[in-house]
Amino acid sequence: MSFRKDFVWGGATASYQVEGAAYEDGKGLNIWDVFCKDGGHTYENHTGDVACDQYHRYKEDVALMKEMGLGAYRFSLSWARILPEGTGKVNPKGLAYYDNLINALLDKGIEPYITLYHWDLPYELHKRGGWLNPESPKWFYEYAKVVAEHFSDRVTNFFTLNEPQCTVGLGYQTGEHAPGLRVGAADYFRIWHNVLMAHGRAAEALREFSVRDVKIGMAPCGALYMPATDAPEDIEAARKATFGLMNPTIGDCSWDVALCCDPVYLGQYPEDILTQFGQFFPKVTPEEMALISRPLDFYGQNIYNAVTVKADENGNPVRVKRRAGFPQTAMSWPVTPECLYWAPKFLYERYRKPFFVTENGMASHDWIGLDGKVHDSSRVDFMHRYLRELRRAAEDGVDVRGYFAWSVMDNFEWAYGYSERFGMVYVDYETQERTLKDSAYFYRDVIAVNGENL
Ligand code: GBH
Repeated sequence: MSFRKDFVWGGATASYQVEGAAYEDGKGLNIWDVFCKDGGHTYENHTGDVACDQYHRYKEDVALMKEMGLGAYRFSLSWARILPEGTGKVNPKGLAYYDNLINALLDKGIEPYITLYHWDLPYELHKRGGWLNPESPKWFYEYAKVVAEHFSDRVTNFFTLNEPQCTVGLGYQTGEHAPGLRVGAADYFRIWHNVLMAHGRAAEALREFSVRDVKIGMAPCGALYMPATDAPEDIEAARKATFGLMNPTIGDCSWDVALCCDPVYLGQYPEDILTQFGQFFPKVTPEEMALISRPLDFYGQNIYNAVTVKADENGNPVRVKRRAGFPQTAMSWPVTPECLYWAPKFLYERYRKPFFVTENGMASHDWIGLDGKVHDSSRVDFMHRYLRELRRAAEDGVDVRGYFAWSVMDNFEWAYGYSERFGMVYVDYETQERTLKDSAYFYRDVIAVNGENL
């Protein structure tokens, strides 16, 4: 056994990171437009004003995806491009851009996977309190309705939110991301609850207003754990760590997987979270929980690395120190291929849904070599190692349906601006010239034989 015959080999990006055209064709401002312009928040004050200019170059980019053999493209929609004020008036040119992109993809046999929200909240909604406003789930419902009505004739697969952990934790708690706020404990949990209700409302709108049956999931992130050895107690410790309260402080608890995924997939906030932070939680009604946990079709997870733990004498997880010189990426993230085995396994066992790796990849400081090529050998090795582990998960019974490499192309890496490159395609930001890296060819060869060569 190996990967399913219909395994989805994809690549991912997000609107603010690739589109550019920040002020064109009636698009409204979003919180990242404003945050970057403030200055002081991003590497050398880089902005997504132009980014990869995919807004104008989508045809070329779709052709590159075709050359790589991608079966699917996961991209996000810019809410403010479609609804410049977040609600109310629809911008036909915004819809037209995504129509063109979707049609170009379908034309080349590439399946579009739409993410509704990858962090670029319309600024007009931020002015009304953003995700702290109790109306925010309703705003998101209205936006999802427009998307369902307009695109569901051609698009089957939707993710509601990308990494709500970052929206809440980095946007409203550490302030590293837009809107750059540091709210108190009560606001923090209220925002979490609103964001999860928004997810539920979007799922509701997608089901209600789509013209065909659509498939819906989410693309969360979170801190993941894997066992130091195959001893049952270590495996159990890693499982406990994956779903337990490992970061018992406001803000850091954003990264505990169960805070977000238990309510969505199991219909309840985790006991340990409520015990620790219950005093700060808004009052949660059964109707709200039912909304948050509306049935979904699949489970997506963005997976980059995991922490290794072993069991102590009571069976509790303890972090195992990494050896000196442990491999790491340009972001200083550890290279831990086994996370693509353990995380899908643990998450599938708990949430029981067809599984997608919605993002995986690494940053490296690539450049164009004297021979005109980009030899990103570390990324090739990274993908090779990680994908073997994912295959092992599939062989072990995890219902793995697909993998989206992050990213199709180098792009605006949020607070890191253009200083970090995650792409399989190199982008020269001065000329907007694209060059396929070695990893793009490697991925093409993997896709061609459905992973048999790994
Ligand atoms: C993703 O974010 C984004 O979706 C994407 O836009 C971005 O470009 C890409 O990845 C690359 O950064 O281990 O508990 O400390 C990933 C952001 C960074 C989220 C690390 C969780 C810390 C969790 N992740 N992070 S923890």
